[in-house]
Amino acid sequence: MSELNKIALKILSSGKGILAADESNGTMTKRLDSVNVPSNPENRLLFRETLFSANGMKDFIGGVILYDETINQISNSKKTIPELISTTGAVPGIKVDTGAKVLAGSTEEKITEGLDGLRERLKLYYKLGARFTKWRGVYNISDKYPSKLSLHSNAHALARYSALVQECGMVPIVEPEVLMDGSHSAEACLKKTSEVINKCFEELIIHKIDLTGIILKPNMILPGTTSNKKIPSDEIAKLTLKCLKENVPSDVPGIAFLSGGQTEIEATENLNLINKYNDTNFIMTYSYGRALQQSALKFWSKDIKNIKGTQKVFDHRANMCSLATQGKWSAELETK
Ligand code: 5MM
Repeated sequence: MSELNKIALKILSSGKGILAADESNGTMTKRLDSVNVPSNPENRLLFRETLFSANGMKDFIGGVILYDETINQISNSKKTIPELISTTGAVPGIKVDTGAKVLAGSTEEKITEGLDGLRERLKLYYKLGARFTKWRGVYNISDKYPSKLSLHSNAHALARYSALVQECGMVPIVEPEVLMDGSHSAEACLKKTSEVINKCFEELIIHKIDLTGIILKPNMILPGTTSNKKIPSDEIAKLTLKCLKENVPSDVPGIAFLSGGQTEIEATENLNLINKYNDTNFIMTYSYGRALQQSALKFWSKDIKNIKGTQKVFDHRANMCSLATQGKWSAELETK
């Protein structure tokens, strides 16, 4: 078993998943604005530190994805943030892309940037304690999108990023996100997501990536947010499994889904059914941002000094997600 494979399994195994707390300052400001809390480095740290020191970290969180600001901050207890995370048993990770920019040649689409100087940045993050990283490619979906150009250039960037990360002894999370925006059907999402994932693995293989030492972070197969063809969770789970079975090489140890704008309950219920029907060897877990943090953020905003209360809300959410990785979640447990 390679070192990278060991790290990936430590993050994903035993009913654990990933807390995606890597919102850039722009996104975090939107989140804090929505609950009327001023967005400054102190408040961003306070909220995040509240989650990272919650009891639930130990049992339900195998890895935390940080943003550059946070990985450089010092916690209340005078530990660095990676130290604080490591004491819970979770692995510290870091978002290393510098964001999605307009794609020259297809200006309605985006290409993720951040490859320049990446090798040097990775060494610094490793020294700070990071053992895994994240890079997110973003894909629009419609009749004509994602274009061939977007498919090719984003997959190429994800593969070049992965090669540098593995060279530096860290596990790359490969996150190709087909957005939920649009009126497309779930079948269209299945077709386009399959193309996206397929192209990613084509490039990862060309770049000689050790597939046992990556984590795939895909979207689930869902109808678009304005589609009038909603489908039951059951079907979402089956289509998602079909997509992954057909397009992900079996060497990949695990899949950690993004929530992508689903509600906390939707993201939990869908993951639960995916695990109930999972007839693959892939570990299927979560790498949720909003679907792990929304309720906690709302609760915290009412009194940002109520650390224990906020942690209780977060622990509950993380516990529900963890049960979903074992197919043991049910709606009744939400109110217990
Ligand atoms: C945590 O949110 C990340 C967004 O960062 P930006 O500020 O750069 O947009 C995002 O990449 C996230 O890790 C994934 O999309 C999963 O988050 P959700 O909320 O979709 O589960």
